[in-house]
Amino acid sequence: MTDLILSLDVTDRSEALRIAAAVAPEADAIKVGYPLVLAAGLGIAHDLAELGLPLIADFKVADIPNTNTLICEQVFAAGFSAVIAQGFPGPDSVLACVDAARAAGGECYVVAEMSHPGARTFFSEGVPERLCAIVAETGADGIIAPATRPERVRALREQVGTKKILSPGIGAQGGDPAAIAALVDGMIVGRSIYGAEDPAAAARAYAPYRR
Ligand code: O7M
Repeated sequence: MTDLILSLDVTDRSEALRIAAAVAPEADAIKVGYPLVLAAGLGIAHDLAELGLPLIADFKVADIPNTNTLICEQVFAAGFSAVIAQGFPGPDSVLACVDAARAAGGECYVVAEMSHPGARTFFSEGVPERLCAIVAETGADGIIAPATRPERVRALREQVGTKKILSPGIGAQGGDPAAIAALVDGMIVGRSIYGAEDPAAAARAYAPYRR
């Protein structure tokens, strides 16, 4: 299965709810991050959860273990079903997120490598592979890996085996769904869906890549 994950990075509450409702039949999950939560409040999660799709909190949680626990408890209490953490604070920080996810019956994903050009500065020289080792060590559910660099996704698949790979960078950042869909478990797509005149139709265009 390759899921289509709508990245709902709009900053207007009613627009977010309208787009999410329109796209929900064409998508497998919705990812919400700082843009929408800072604009509309954490309560937006409860409204979106009513659509019945898994709701992923993209807060790239990156603090000491105790603070990560406190953040993730709020995330799951708000109605999210998964949280995304950064791995660079280390295994104890990631484990705090994984434990909080498990306590809530949810999932935790770790950013292994990012999709933008500047990501090469620090996500290089074996660092993503070491982050994948933290995923294995902590029992996290999978990684975030860049659709803009399919060859790197292939290399990271070697590291994570059957754990899930969720991949952003398709569309607006230049990633090609045809090149990435078969390599990953989830395609994360934002602007090319929510920025389209007809977001549902834009989401339907990804149907051939959903397996
Ligand atoms: O399709 P876009 O470019 O409009 O949106 C992509 C979304 O994925 C947006 O929410 C980004 O913050 C996020 N993202 C990346 O684009 N690149 C990354 O390397 C990592 C993420 C992400 O989702 O991290 C969890």
